[in-house]
Amino acid sequence: MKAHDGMYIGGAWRPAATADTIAVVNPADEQVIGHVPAGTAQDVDTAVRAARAAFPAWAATAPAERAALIAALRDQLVARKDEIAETITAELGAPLPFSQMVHAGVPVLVAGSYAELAATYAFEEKVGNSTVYAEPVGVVGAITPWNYPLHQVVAKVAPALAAGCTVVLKPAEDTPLTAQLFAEAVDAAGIPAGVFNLVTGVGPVAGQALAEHPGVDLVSFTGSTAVGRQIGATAGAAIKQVALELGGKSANVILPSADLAKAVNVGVANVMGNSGQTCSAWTRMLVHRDRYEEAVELAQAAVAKYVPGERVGPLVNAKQQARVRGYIEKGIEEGARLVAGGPEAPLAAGYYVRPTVFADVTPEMTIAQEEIFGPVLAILPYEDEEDALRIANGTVYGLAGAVWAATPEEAVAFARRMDTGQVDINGGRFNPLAPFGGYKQSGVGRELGSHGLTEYLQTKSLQF
Ligand code: TXE
Repeated sequence: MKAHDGMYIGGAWRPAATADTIAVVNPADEQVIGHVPAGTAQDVDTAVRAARAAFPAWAATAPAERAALIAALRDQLVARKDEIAETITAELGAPLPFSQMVHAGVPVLVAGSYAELAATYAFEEKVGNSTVYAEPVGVVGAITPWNYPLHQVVAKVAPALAAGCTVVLKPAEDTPLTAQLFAEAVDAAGIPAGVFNLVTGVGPVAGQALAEHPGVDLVSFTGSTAVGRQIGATAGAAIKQVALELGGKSANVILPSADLAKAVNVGVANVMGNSGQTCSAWTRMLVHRDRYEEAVELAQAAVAKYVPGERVGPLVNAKQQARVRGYIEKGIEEGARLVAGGPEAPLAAGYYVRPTVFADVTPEMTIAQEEIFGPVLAILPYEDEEDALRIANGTVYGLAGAVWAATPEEAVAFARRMDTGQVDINGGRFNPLAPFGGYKQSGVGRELGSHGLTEYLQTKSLQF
């Protein structure tokens, strides 16, 4: 795999401050596929200075010009689609068709949506005797996880650029090659030097230095709740803006009137996709007591199609594999009924986990409360709608969810009572303009669409 041995700062690939590197491993076969520089506080400082220097001119660029450059970036992502998909398959382990469709495909839609929003957003508004201006916040420190290596980057960088902010990105140490490809695309699109900068490195060094840097005006973080809490505290102490996209434990609520087979099949696919490494995954399936056994059988049959090494990729690294297997053991220990999968590794090499389904899960069990981040589904019975709502809302998280019913109206009535940021009605369909983000401990702020853009804006009003 192609790997740059420098940092993309100020419009050029520059040597890192130290010779330390991070090995990038293919989780499907545990082989090292490349090395990238391990950034330090010094690299972060150089990048933040470059972003700061580029900010005034970029902020003053006409929105239509920013829109044209983001459209050019989208075109560069399209031109690199195959290389992006192959790189994500190599460093994340996702099956190639999934990488092509989702990992390489969705960021194109998101970048396209921000090319359009940059051109159409009302950056200036008349309110009575005032003019209200939406102005860029400044320099953004973006810290991204590995689960959607390109989407997570584009969902922060595209709106930041559309707003007129400049960016320093610290991508996850597991998937830095995709971030380097993104930097190449930015460069080829002709985005001015210093507007986007990339520092690869590990979280507690480069990530922390970026979050703490006084030259950063806004920190946008996606990752674990533990690190998010720490970044939120640091930002709070510095009175700095912060956006946090954290974990989830989303409920897939199947109401008695729903098409059960469809709801269960789509629900299983949702949890198994990306090997369960999706913060919005519907990891708790809620089924009425009367149709419970039928649903468990349907789920058991559906999950058999998810063969590790074929339709299901490995987890990203050995730590995540051990963590997920630990949760499966915990589920058995706490008395849930294992109907598919289990803690044993399915293949001799690679960080694979067996696609697993638990029945007879009670709301207080660990596997019904904590984010597992693997191909593990918990099926919980409920007695009536109020019980379903109590269970659905009964975790510290509130990121996503699904409701299935005979009519959209019935599903919507239930969804409106859920404490969660996004709900798919009878399956739903991805919409790059729909705001995404959490209630409760799932986070602060929204990504995507115009709501995602406003995260990077601050308002100024002039009175006449
Ligand atoms: O996350 P980390 P990990 C959840 C999921 C997963 C768990 C652990 O449950 O099992 O988190 O994953 C950077 N200061 N999610 O350990 O460590 C790090 O380098 C600044 C949900 O991989 O939070 C990476 O770039 N930055 C999630 C990013 O934070 C720091 C996606 C995320 O890594 C840092 C991923 C520090 N002190 C995991 N420490 C989602 N919401 O989609 C680490 N980082």
